Amino acid sequence: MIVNRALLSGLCAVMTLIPVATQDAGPAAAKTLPRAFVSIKDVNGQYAFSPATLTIHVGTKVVWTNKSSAPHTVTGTGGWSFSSAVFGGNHSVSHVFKRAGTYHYMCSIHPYMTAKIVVRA
Ligand SMILES: [Cu+2]
Repeated sequence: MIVNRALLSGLCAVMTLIPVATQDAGPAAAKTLPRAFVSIKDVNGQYAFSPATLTIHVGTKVVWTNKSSAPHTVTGTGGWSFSSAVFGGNHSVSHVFKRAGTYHYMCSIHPYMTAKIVVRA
């Protein structure tokens, strides 16, 4: 059995290396959306989305990560009806932007936290 395990682990090591060359094409690649990131930071008790303005292209998945200890939301304003659930520290929420435009949002818990996503075609 020891010999077989060694052979198996050797085989696995080889197999994990092989697919790398073929990952650029095919259905798996099509499912991978471009992503962009916003963090929520705590600067002396004032929470903020960073960056406050993020510019992306249509089809990008934006991921907001809460790097503070307080709970927050991502809540659309000015006609954008999106609203995330409340999410705590070290948790993330995301949204895929499918149309060009400027999307303003805030945190419903801390309304002074405002930011926007600019989506280009
Ligand atoms: Cu907040």
